Amino acid sequence: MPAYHGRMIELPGELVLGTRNAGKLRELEPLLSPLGIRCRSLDGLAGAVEVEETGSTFAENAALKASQQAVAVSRHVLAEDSGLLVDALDGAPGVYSARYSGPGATDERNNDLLLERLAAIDPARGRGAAYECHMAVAAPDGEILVTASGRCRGVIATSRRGTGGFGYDPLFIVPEYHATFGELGPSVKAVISHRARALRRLVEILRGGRVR
Ligand code: ITT
Repeated sequence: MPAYHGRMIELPGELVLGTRNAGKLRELEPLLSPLGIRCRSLDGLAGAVEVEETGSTFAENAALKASQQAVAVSRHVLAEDSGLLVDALDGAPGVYSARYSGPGATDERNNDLLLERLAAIDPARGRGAAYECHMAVAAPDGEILVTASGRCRGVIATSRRGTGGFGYDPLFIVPEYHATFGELGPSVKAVISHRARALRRLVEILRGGRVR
């Protein structure tokens, strides 16, 4: 079951999206605007900092990013920590998804390393995986007001397919569609992704509605 908690709070007029990842921003903005939630990026925002991801879980890192950035920019901040968990790799790369291939990691190198690691293990272990996303909204004083998470199951392809999305998307097959997120484009991801699911829960909690 996806984790969530939150007390009834007033929806802030504007949320700052506390991420430096352009792929995340491209997905979050169109999910929030139809809900009447204004949002802005960290670009050009006075005081914005680089938050160090020192937590050992997605939830800890999401809270760190939201809380520290909110204090730094004196606004409400929505941040998230997300990643890919591969069953046969015992949940790796997990919280290290962005940094999987070491210093100077890029999506390209991370995908190469993932293919390499999977090629080296017993195929009987399969290629099942999940994306996970944990979100947190912090008030300008740093207090975490609400958290929510979402998951999306998939299978890791044996080679890249498609150029859409970001990160591991060219390798992440969505079984229901027999296609990778790289092939499927933003409209499917906006409905079934870990990020979309986490955000829907978060907004429902913020609005005081029931969480499905
Ligand atoms: P911020 O901390 O600034 O938000 P980041 O890229 O460092 O950006 P994370 O630490 O949460 O963010 O790492 C997320 C990584 O997990 C991301 O770089 C991808 O490698 C992977 N990932 C997460 N969601 C993904 C998605 O929807 N599609 C593809 N890869 C994803």
